[in-house]
Amino acid sequence: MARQTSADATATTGIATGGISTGGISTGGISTGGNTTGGNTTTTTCWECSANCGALATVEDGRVVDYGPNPEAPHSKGAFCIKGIRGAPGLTYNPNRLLYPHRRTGARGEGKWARISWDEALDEMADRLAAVRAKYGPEAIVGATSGANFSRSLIMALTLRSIGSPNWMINQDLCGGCRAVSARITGLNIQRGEDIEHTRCALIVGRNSSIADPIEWAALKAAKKRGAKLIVIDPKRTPVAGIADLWLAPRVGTDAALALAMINVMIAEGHYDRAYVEKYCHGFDALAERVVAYPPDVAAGLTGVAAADIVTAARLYADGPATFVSGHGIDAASVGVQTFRAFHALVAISGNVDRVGGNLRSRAPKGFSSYVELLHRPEFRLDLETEQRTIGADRFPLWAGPRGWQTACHNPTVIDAMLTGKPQPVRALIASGVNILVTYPDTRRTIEAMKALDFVVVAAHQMTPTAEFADIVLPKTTTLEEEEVSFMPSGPTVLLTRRLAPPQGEARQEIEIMAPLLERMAARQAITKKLLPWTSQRDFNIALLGDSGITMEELLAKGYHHLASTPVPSDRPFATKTGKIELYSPALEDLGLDPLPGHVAPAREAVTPDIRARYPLTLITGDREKSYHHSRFRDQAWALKVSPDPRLVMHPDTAHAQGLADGDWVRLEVAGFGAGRGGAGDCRLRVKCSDTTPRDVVNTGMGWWRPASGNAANSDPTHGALDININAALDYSGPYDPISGSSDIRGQLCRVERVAHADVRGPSTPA
Ligand SMILES: Nc1nc2c(c(=O)[nH]1)N[C@H]1C(S)=C(S)[C@@H](COP(=O)(O)OP(=O)(O)OC[C@H]3O[C@@H](n4cnc5c(=O)[nH]c(N)nc54)[C@H](O)[C@@H]3O)O[C@H]1N2
Ligand SMILES: Nc1nc2c(c(=O)[nH]1)N[C@H]1C(S)=C(S)[C@@H](COP(=O)(O)OP(=O)(O)OC[C@H]3O[C@@H](n4cnc5c(=O)[nH]c(N)nc54)[C@H](O)[C@@H]3O)O[C@H]1N2
Ligand code: SF4
Ligand SMILES: [Mo]
Repeated sequence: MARQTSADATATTGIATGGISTGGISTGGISTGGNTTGGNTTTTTCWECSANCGALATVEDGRVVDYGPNPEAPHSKGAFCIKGIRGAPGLTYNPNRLLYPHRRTGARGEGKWARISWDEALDEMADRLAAVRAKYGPEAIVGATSGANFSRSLIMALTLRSIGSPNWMINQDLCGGCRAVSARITGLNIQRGEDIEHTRCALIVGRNSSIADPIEWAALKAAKKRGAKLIVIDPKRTPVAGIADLWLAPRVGTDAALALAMINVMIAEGHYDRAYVEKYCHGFDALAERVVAYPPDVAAGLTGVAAADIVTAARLYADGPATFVSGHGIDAASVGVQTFRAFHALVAISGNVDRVGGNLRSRAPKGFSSYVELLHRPEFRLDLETEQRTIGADRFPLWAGPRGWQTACHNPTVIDAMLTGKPQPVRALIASGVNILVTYPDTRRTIEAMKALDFVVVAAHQMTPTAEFADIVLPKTTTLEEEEVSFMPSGPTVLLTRRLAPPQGEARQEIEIMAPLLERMAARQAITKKLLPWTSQRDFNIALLGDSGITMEELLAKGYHHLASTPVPSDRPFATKTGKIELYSPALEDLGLDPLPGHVAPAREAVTPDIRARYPLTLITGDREKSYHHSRFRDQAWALKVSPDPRLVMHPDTAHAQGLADGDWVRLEVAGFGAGRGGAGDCRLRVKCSDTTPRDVVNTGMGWWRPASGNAANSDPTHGALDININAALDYSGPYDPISGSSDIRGQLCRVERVAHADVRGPSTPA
């Protein structure tokens, strides 16, 4: 089959080069106005990331011309970031935006597309999904989305359930999944309840707030100014570590030992909250017995942190009130849940739960539904037997299936199933709101898996590497074009994100795709149960508000509803079997897993001296960058100016010892620990020397691809995702966290060697 010319590709990928039509679909009765600030400026909430900053937007002629902070938003107080200001409009008005549905006309990944109508797209989806369903059963149809912190993910889950499949992948095993599972097991629903504003001590672990969350960063700086103590646990000297009173730099993946030693000190010194423990905690004596094995000097050996610093940290924290601020740096790991269990135990025994200046449990208004709650509501469920067959539920029942946090699959097992048909066939994929080819570890295998399927649909904003391997691509709305209602525990505030402007081209929000798809599936007798009762986002949002007393009208008028601002100590029982905070977990015990928080050495510590000699460095991936949100904004000029190439941060001594200097391109190769294929992968990155990283550690970002190096330009449908994307170097074959099934996206051993710039495909800045 002849390849297209570059001009053909532009014409047929539907990436408009001007004259973007704004018609196409109905807005589902969603008003785009409703402003409280006068003129064309209106209050809204940025949903570009889950910080959810309060925003002000100016709209002219149906186009957002200004997007920035709302100083009056009660939860964010004017905090905002460049991704909101430039990224969100840049994505919306991107000249390369995918504006219309397309059907693949060449081989998968060949880059040949024909524009089709929504009716054609939805009819074909219904036909082909119904065919897969008839041949292999509904469970062979799998979804992929980010996770139920976005309404689109809930809509996806309910769509699949309606079709009869409990199988959907979320990216949370790589994100906040370990924290969430620990919180669920332990009974501590304290996510985003950090009361930094009133705290005397913030314990910040694996979190670089200065980039990840402008609201949190502003609050930490204010706390510091007020005289609160900041303790930072991070192998790297981040800006947060830079303002800390005490910075502990453990070896990657050893934090559990640190937390257990802090508990050891607190118990040994009687410096914990006995009354609180007595009343609210289950299993304190067992925990006390466990931590005897972790005195500070033992933990010092396990973590590399000086024993005296561990003692100081424990005392500072125990003085309280103290708040635990945690991040991704201790999540997405094969020891992630137990690490969080150890920190959650620390929070509990110090009596810092629901305490002013501590960690507050979620106080969503009565009658308001969160997305995760809806996932577990009986009226939205499939039968138990089907849900128990969720891929991965047999191995990780507290992650996947009916008892799991979001009831989603174990992703690497799904990828295996796509390739091997085991443990069951997976033949079709609907991916929306994720770029799995870039953001899942083992890019090569993800591509093979996508190629092996009978049918793939990808909904996206532009032709991402994931979209390139689809049969049908669908144009999605951006945060400026979507209406969302959500609850923000910090504040606490119910937030509205407005559909500020009509969608560009024919872009649709999730429900506007899934509701008509399900109608067509029903007409083909390919529905198991109708579990998506809404047909517009507005109806869905009204359902979320339920009988909370908060109305759409109020939100449309004001942009948010602020609940009580002073934290109130709560006497509610905890959401566990015992009704207490389960330091000792009967649920884990039932599954034959360690019921107490424990330390497990990182996998790399078990390698042979030979491998250690070949791979002398430890890798951290996922450094956030101010200019990018994961794989997004990769073609925006402002972002490329800030960060033109994927960086590998190396200590100058380490770089110089290898004859490397700033700006050199290197090939990074990872030693795989996986039992599955065992192989290591590689990718290319550009050296940045900095003494913020330890001598034996290198760190890099994530999400790299080059939209401009498209298939028509250089026959690379991955747009560089096999070349400059760190996930091409990682594997997804374990070891897995025994509770959440999470994989390690950091802590692997690796090596680097210089490569010529010419080895790097696609445009980049000259060496
Ligand atoms: N600008 C921007 N902001 C973002 C995002 C983005 O892409 N861009 N993504 C958003 C999302 S989805 C997420 S999940 C968050 C992630 O943001 P964060 O929660 O801040 O997580 P990371 O940046 O992955 O890592 C935070 C810190 O953990 C440290 N770390 C690495 N290994 C370890 C370890 O073993 N122990 C300890 N204690 N620390 C370790 C790293 O050195 C790093 O400084 O950011 C959110 N905010
Ligand atoms: N090695 C390594 N891998 C990682 C990480 C790491 O630190 N290291 N981090 C992990 C983490 S924390 C996360 S959260 C994941 C992120 O992984 P992803 O969620 O895959 O990353 P995004 O780039 O945000 O992908 C969102 C994609 O969805 C499309 N999209 C479709 N519909 C919508 C919509 O309605 N709204 C929006 N906003 N976008 C839509 C966007 O165009 C974009 O292509 O990556 C994980 N992968
Ligand atoms: S941090 Fe930036 S991208 Fe995230 S919600 Fe706030 S302004 Fe938007
Ligand atoms: Mo994330």
